[in-house]
Amino acid sequence: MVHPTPVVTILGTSDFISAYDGVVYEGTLYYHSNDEVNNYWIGAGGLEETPVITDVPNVSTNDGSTAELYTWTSSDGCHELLHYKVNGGDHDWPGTFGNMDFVSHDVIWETLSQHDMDGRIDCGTSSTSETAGPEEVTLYPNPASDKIQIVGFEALGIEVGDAVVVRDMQGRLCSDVALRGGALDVSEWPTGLYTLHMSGHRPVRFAVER
Ligand SMILES: [Ca+2]
Repeated sequence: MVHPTPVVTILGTSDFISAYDGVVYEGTLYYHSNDEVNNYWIGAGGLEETPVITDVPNVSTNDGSTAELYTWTSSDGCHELLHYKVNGGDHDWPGTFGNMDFVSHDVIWETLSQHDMDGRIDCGTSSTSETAGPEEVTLYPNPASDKIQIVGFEALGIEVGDAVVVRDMQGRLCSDVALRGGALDVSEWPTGLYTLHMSGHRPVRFAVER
C-alpha cells in the first residue's frame, strides 16, 4: 500500500534534460512525463482529480519565464500535491537560477513542514472533517491588490473580526490579519503567494500583486 505523501513537483516546460512531456529514446523510457508523475501522486494520495490553478505573480519580468501553481487536494483537505509549472523554464532551480518568480527551496519547505506522517498537521481528526462538511470557501479577486473577499467563511464558524492565519511563501506568519467586512486588507502586502489557514477547511492559496 502506498502511503499518502505530500509532494511538490517543479518542472520547466522548456527543460532540455527532463522534458515536460517525458523522454523516450529508441524505445527506452528515460523520464516520465510531468502528467504521469503527477497522476501517480494523485492516485497515491487519493486526491481529487481537478486541481486549483493559481498564477504565481510574475515578480521577475526579465527571467524569461512565468509560473503557475497547480494544487490537488484530498476531499478532507489532509493530503495534497503541489506542482509548479514553469512556462518557458529550463533545467533550472527557480529562485537560484532560471525562473526567479518563486524560490524552490522556500515553497518546498513551506509545504512539507506543515505535514507529518498522517498528512497536514493542522488537519482535523476525521470526525472533525466530517463535521466541517463540504463547505467551500472561495477568494476573489485572486490575485488581489487591495482587498480580497472571502466567501463562505461563516459556514466554518468564523466571524467577521476574527483573526485568521495567513502564511507567506516562506511559511512566515503574516501578523495582524483579521476578517474585516468579510475581506482581508492586503493593500500593504508585498507581491507574492500566500496561504490562508482556517480551522475545518483546507488551506486556500491566493496571490497579491502590486
Ligand atoms: Ca518571470
